[in-house]
Amino acid sequence: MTMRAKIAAALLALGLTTAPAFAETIEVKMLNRGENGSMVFEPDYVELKPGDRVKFRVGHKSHNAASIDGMVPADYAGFKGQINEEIEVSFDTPGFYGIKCSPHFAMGMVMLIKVGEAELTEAFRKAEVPGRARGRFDAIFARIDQAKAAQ
Ligand SMILES: [Cu+2]
Repeated sequence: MTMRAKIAAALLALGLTTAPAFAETIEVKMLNRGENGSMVFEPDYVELKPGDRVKFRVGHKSHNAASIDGMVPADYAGFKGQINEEIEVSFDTPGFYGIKCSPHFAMGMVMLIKVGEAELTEAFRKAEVPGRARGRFDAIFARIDQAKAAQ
């Protein structure tokens, strides 16, 4: 058991909390081809609680997962997996995180992660990315805006 799980279990035993927010791990696949076309992360958008983790799985070879400079919370150090590396990344700071596959960034292989409460800023929406990545991010932003408008 991790220290966090032990603490949560202890609090639960003491009746100090009724709804412990256990951290979860969400899997994202790196694929040559998926529902949204070629060179994709699937799913291309996930919402996390602070402390949740994403495991980037090798669906097809020759991909990696890396954070995009300029599309992460201020002061975030960033991460970069090796090609074909299945990395698990923990996301603690609320905000939006743009993720790319380094060799296929120009082909639009990107995804977006939201952690906790966060708003899409104009600066984030307009961050400089290659054209095909721009199209995919704009499609994700549109889905987020639609979901918000429907609330
Ligand atoms: Cu790739």
